Amino acid sequence: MITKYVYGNPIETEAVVQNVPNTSEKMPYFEVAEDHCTFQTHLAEDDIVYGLGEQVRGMNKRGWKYKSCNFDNPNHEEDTMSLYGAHNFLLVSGQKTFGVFFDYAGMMTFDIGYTAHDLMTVTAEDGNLKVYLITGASEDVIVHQFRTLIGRSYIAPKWAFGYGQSRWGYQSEEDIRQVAAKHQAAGIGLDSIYLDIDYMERYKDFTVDNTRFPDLKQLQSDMMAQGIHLVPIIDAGVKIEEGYSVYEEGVAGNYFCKDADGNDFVGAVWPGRVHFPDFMKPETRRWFGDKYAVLLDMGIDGFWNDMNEPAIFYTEKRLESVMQRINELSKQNMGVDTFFEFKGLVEGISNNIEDYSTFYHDMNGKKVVHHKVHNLYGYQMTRAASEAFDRLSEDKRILMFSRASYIGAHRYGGIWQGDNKSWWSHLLMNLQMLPALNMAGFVFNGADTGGFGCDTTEDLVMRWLQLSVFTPLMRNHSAMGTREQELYQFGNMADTKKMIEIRYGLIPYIYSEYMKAVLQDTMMYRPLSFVYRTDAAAREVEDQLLLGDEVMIAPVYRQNANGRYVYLPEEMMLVRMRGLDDIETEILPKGHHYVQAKLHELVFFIRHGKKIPLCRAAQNTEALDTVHMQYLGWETADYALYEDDGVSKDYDIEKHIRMC
Ligand code: MIG
Repeated sequence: MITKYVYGNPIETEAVVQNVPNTSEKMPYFEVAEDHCTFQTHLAEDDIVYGLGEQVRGMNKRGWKYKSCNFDNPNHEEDTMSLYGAHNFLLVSGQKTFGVFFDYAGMMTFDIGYTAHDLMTVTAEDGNLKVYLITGASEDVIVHQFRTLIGRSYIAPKWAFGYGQSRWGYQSEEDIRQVAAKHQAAGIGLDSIYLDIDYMERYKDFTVDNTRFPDLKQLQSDMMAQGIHLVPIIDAGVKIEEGYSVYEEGVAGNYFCKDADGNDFVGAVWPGRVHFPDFMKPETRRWFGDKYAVLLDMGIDGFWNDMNEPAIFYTEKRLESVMQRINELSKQNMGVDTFFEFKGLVEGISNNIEDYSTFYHDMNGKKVVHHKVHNLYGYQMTRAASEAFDRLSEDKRILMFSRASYIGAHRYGGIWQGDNKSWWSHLLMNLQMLPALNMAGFVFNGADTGGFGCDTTEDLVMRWLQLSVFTPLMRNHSAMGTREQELYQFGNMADTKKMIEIRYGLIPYIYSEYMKAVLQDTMMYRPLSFVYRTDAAAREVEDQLLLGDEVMIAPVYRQNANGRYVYLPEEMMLVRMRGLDDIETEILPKGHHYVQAKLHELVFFIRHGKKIPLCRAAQNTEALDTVHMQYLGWETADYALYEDDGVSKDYDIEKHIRMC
């Protein structure tokens, strides 16, 4: 059951698609403060709190405080309070089990047993918000209701499930051709190569640098001939430059955010000084969305939206005042205090929260300060793109995933987990985020495989592949200046290549589970506790997940480990794969096991009485043969395989499911 409580005069976020009547009754479970800013509930000793989508720490969020404030934060550390998304859905599981969604466009804090272990306190900055309380017989039922409430998740094309190679640093057409050629030479399957900001002419959206990419259309069609899709990045900020049509149209059409004086607001990002499109305005969304046609017309059918928190390197006004103060300081003898003031001034230039109070949106003719709707910005940018794709590409799916998001954005695109690092702990974090993202509707997602920031290692890439073979997005991406991490950079390429083969073999299953989760409003990844609800050991597991109804994943995420402890809440089949033609299976009883998993071995489990399909490897998804499949698991089992053409928009589940 879903109950809706409306407090004050909330800003419409369009997160919810169902009409739920308001109730004037008192909300159960929570103590609501008179000003409607604070919501407090008691947590029993063993209650688990799931949710919050893209956040650090474990699946059980209890014991820390979090903040919904979309933030370009490349440091995903234990004390990080916000990343790029605001996903204000929580699921309390235990003595009382319920879901709650705080639909609020501004900043919120979630103190989940931080101040006091038995208290959860959710705080909004003002008392204008909607709260949806969801009860049901189980965690699954509650999440299903919530997902129905917020509407069907975005559907990616099937090719987006193929292996993708990306790096911030590919500078030219030549670089791209080499990446393709090297994968081909090594026989490593590949469906996509990503174009980071360097394909643009001085980081101007919807332009192409003609020196380094003299003929992008030709490059695209050459790549397509090899089954490789090019996926360019689009940033939020529009460069201020005379003669640049996007800028000039934006000014003329009144499409940009305004400063306090009503002038187009100036910030700076990669292109230098930019204006930020006011994506809250339908006219801006339509105008900006139509710009994607420049690339769609070249045959490009995938994009990633970046920097849309929005990230701001500096605002003109802050830079001026900082410079002025530094100028004053530099005339004095810099003492300890002034030194730290100086340091703080410089460090505080980028992504300064105060800057979000210095520009404005036009929402239905009303001037709204950005701060109040901050968490909707990336969402509305992704919506702009997605609605344009519906107009410009009526019959064909377009790949779209974004960095910033809010619940609601899940209907328009997927997300990736942002700038993680090549750390073992981030491999585990990748796994731990998956169920929370699914709850919030983000079924198409993945993290930068191998890690984005800092130097990766051969074994970390290998282990990360062994998780990513199961996630919808499987993209190797890394930052400029870090060690190159394409699979052919390492000595263990024969082994990593096998993992990519396994990925291709698993795609019929992964895609089927993805589509079922989207079309039935269910989770693709669930914590063990959702299924083994009364098993105390299962409820504590933080490093294993259920995938669909058939699989349990338990990747190795520790350096130099040749195996790991795994908890089996029931009898399961251990699958050990060194390649598609080198598979061992073994039935293990319920209980705790130490399971060996050498670096080149992928280990996972099939639940009792289930089976999964596996096809042969291919160079890309287009070439997959889903007619001749083998099955892993219990022979007598049935598996409901969802299969469609992967590009068109006919998602009739009855029509596309066949029993295998
Ligand atoms: O300020 O475009 O998260 O994936 O490679 C960095 C360069 C901007 C951040 C994205 C990352 C991308 C990078 N971008």
